[in-house]
This record gives sequence, structure tokens and C-alpha cells, in this order.
Amino acid sequence: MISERVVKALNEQIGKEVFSSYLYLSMASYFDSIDLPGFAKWMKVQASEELGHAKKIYEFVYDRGGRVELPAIEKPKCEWEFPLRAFEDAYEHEVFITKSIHSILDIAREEKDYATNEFLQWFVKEQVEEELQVELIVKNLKRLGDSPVAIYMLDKELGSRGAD
Ligand code: OFO
Repeated sequence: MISERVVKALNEQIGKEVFSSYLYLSMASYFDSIDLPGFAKWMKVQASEELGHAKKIYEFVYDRGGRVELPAIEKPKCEWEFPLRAFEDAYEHEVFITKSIHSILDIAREEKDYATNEFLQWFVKEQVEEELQVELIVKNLKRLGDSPVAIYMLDKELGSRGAD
């Protein structure tokens, strides 16, 4: 059986993962609006992955006998000055999500909830990946500056990200 405290934290995390999906779809929309379909595709794939994270937690809550109650989702930002700013925001958001996962782990450990502790290990590893991926794109964008040719090449590269 899972404690109310852990269920509450997991429900909040479902909301944060859905918001991540919403935010990345909003970034995709920004990139489509400035004719960067590769950047947009990358963000759409990311948005789908985030929904997958939310569903993974959803299933776990029911596997443990808890009840999912979805929280409200806020409106995401929809404009950025240029591509680098969007990816900097994405990086900052992933750091926030990592901290959030770690704080649920702290709660699970306090509650001696070994199953949730084990379940969250997948997310701990996933966050290492997510931060790294976005950080690399931020570094590339900083290195390339605002050269239109470089942005075009990076758009081609990001557009090759596997379909969801
Ligand atoms: Fe769910 O990993 Fe990003 O936010």
C-alpha cells in the first residue's frame, strides 16, 4: 500500500510531466511559426515523451492501490526572442523536473516506500539524459551564434530525431 503523502507527490509530478509536454509543444509551435521545422519536430517528439512519463507515473499509482487526481495545468510561455532562449528555458525546466523527482524520492525514503524508491530510479536516470541532451543543444546554439546557415544546418540535424 502506498501512503497519501507519496500519492500526493506523484499526482503533482503527473501534472509537471503534462506541463512539460505542453511547454515543449508550445516551443514546437514557436519554431513552426519561425519556419524551423527541424527544431519543431524535436520539440514535438519531446512533448510526446513527456506524456509518456506522465502515463508511467499514472499506471504506477494504480499498481500501488492509489488514486490519480490530475492537477490544473498552467498556460505555457509561447514566444521566445530566438531559438537559443527557448532551449535555455527547456534546460532550466529540466533542472526543475530533476529537483522535483529528487524531492519525491526524499519523501518515499522518509515513508520507507521501497517500491516507489525503486520506481523513481528510472526517472533519475532519464533526467540525466534529458538535461544532457538539452544542454548540448544550448552549447551548439551558443557556438553557432545567429548565423542563418548554421541554424539551417542544426534544423536539419534536429529534424532527424526519431519520430514518436
Ligand atoms: Fe519528464 O523529463 Fe523532461 O520534463
